[in-house]
Amino acid sequence: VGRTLQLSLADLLEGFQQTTVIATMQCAGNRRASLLSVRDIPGEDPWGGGATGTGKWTGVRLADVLAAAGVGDGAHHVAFSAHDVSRLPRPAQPYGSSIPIQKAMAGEVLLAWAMNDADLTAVHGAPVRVVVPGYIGARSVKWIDRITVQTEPSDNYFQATAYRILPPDVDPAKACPGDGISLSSVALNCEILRPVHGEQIHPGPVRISGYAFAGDDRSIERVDISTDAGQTWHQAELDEQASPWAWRLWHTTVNLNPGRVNVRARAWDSTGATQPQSPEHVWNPKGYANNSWASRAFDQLDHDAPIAKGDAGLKCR
Ligand SMILES: Nc1nc2c(c(=O)[nH]1)N[C@H]1C(S)=C(S)[C@@H](COP(=O)(O)O)O[C@H]1N2
Ligand SMILES: [Mo]
Repeated sequence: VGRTLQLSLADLLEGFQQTTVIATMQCAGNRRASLLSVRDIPGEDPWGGGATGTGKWTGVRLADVLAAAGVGDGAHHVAFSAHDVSRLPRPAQPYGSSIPIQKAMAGEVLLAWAMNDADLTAVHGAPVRVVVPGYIGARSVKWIDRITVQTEPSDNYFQATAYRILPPDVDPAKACPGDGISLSSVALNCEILRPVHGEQIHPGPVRISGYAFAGDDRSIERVDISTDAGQTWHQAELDEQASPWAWRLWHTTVNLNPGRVNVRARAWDSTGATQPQSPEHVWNPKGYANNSWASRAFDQLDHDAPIAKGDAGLKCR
């Protein structure tokens, strides 16, 4: 860069235009649990479809801060480094990531200090974090310490070694920096949120709802629902889009016969892509980017059957 900047939170607040983006944060490990049912993934958390959320982020544009520093010709990547030190890599190193300069200069990437109109809490990255809408959560570095403009992607463990799609037969413990496919945009995916898994439903029409998300600049165009294992589909209604960077909530109401019901959902995006059918098709050694069809089983009761006591509760696994 033309000149190195050292900026306090007060400098960001006073020296740059404040802006707001509604964006979905989604971990690359979202929906990993169903990959685990294909084959074990030691050491990784068995998350269901809840490793994601949508918030209103307030901060300054990374592009404005980079412009103030003056980005030179050889700039291809913008790397972030944080205050928290991880012992996963040997030797231990601070958390870090990088994004391509084109993304960094696009207006949606923020250095944010607030979420949903409240100062960030410590756990979400206070005082300032990066928010990279449309990219996997791992790129949205919390507790940001240093921003470096460079020719190559970050050599940080969490960019060079982790958050990569390795071939199925590779042992992740033996993976080297640069192995596998580096993740950036979130893979097109969806999840059914209601009814919850194993819930008992009263007789009558059932409302089914969930989210769908297409990473980076792609958008959700359609969500299909099937109650016959994908033989036939009908289209759910898409709720209003909160922002180009937010998930799309959807809902539909179906009439079902009493008994155990399996509902499946799949989304389509603005490139015409849709989701693969089964987690077997996307299994990878670290369990990232499971974008196979959403699937949910619950019981539609007979008219005279009693509802069992106790709520099934929202089970994230
Ligand atoms: N400094 C730092 N930033 C980080 C991480 C981390 O461990 N350290 N985890 C990343 C990952 S993997 C995700 S999914 C998101 C989660 O953001 P949240 O904690 O606000 O939900 O933060 C990202 N930023
Ligand atoms: Mo994550």
